[in-house]
Amino acid sequence: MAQTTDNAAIAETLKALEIISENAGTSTGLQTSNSGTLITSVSPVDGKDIASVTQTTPEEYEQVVQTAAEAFKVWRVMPAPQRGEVVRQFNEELRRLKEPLGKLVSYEMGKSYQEGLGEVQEMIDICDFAVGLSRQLHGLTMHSERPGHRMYEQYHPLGIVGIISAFNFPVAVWSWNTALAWVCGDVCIWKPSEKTPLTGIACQKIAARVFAKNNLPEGISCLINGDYTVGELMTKDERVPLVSATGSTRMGKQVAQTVGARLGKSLLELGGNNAIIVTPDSDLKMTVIGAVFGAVGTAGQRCTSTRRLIIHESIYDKVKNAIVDAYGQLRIGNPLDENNHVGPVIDKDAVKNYQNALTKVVEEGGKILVEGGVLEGEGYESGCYVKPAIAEAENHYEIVQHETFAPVLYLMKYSGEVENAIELQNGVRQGLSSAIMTNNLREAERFLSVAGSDCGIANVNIGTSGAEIGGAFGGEKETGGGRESGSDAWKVYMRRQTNTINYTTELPLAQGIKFDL
Ligand code: UN1
Repeated sequence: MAQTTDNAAIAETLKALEIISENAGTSTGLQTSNSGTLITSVSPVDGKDIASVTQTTPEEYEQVVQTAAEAFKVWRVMPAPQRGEVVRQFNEELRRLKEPLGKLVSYEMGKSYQEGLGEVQEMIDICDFAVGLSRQLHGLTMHSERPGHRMYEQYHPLGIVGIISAFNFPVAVWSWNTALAWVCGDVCIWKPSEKTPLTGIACQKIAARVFAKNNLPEGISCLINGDYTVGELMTKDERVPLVSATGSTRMGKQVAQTVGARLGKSLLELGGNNAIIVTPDSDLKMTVIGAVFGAVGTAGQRCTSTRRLIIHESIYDKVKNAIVDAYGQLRIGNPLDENNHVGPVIDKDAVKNYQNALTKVVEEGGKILVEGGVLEGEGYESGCYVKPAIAEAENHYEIVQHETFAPVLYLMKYSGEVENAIELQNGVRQGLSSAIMTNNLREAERFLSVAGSDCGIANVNIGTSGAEIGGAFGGEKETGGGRESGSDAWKVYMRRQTNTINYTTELPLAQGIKFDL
């Protein structure tokens, strides 16, 4: 058994999630097999090792793919509404386990307990959505140009869907993919982030129990563990027709190239560099809430986190002062303590990136408005707690163009019309989320128009983060172009087939071609 934490409350949480057995005492050790490289999950909350899991070997991966392929033969022929019923049962388990799962997300990843619960709520919501969808996997019917012919399209499942997810939403993003893929008739192989393997195991256990209870094969939901080398087993594998990957743009480019080289499909949801435009007609109170939550929520580690505020020069000082004041009230500390707003970043590398961003922005001519720094002393022993910082900066700075996954917010001014702000907002390589704060209908509509925001998400009087599952989620440019979760994102998990049926005794050819024998 691997090294463990002595945290009794966390041991209870792991028992509730059946990651460790009831009689495991306060030890949380866990190994999924007896051999192989160990991946230790370290909590950024207190720096303690929670437990270790073994990295999946290529031989184990081979078994997983075969189990999944077998399971697909059973699952694909089950009527979609019946698959929806299984997802409904999975959802009931999520509702029952919302608190322990939310707590484990918070402890393993470092986001606040409230946000951990919110993340599980996203899982619950997407499952609700998927259950309804299981009766709505509609295709269209077309009018054939030939008499006595019927033409329509139908959607069939793809097969094995590979899911590579990131540490920052360790469970929700998996569920956006699986809940839809499952009702579509696909089976899933999931590689969670090697930084958060335990939440992966918790979800897999929940799913496995539900499938077993319904006498369904275990391969419908599969888990593999490890770093990018394990992910590569899937991206290179022709038996995996779709790979859905969430994470950095660097990772996404690798995935796209490898999957593209074999003409597979990839669904990419990558980095963002999200801005809120604050116009003279904005509501100051709403702006402060939206911007501060967007910038410091999840310690700035959402792909939708607010990185830039583009403020009209006429109100710049007023907005700046209100935001700086609000930062003065932030409580940083243990995310399981509900009094705290901001928890740790994921690890020491993230701390370095944060420090590097603050050094670079000053080197490039920026001015620090709210000083950053790494917190030390009691409660901060993990070394991963940083102070949310604000800098005045210009959009063209190299560091501003870059997504830093930490609570660093850049403030910049625009003058004149809203188009000038939109140009700055669009003037980055990423295109995930964007927002405008305004009570001016004309400005809002210009921001949403064809000449407006170029992002996958464009909000009015809402911040950049916190999207609901009902809409399609994802973005353009270096964000990768994929869409997950709501709307018609389900279509990417299915293959479309056009069917034409001739119910006459003649065989007329399309386009009026004559071919008489
Ligand atoms: C992510 O950071 O990868 O819109 C997902 C949001 C959340 C999801 C973020 N619903 O902020």
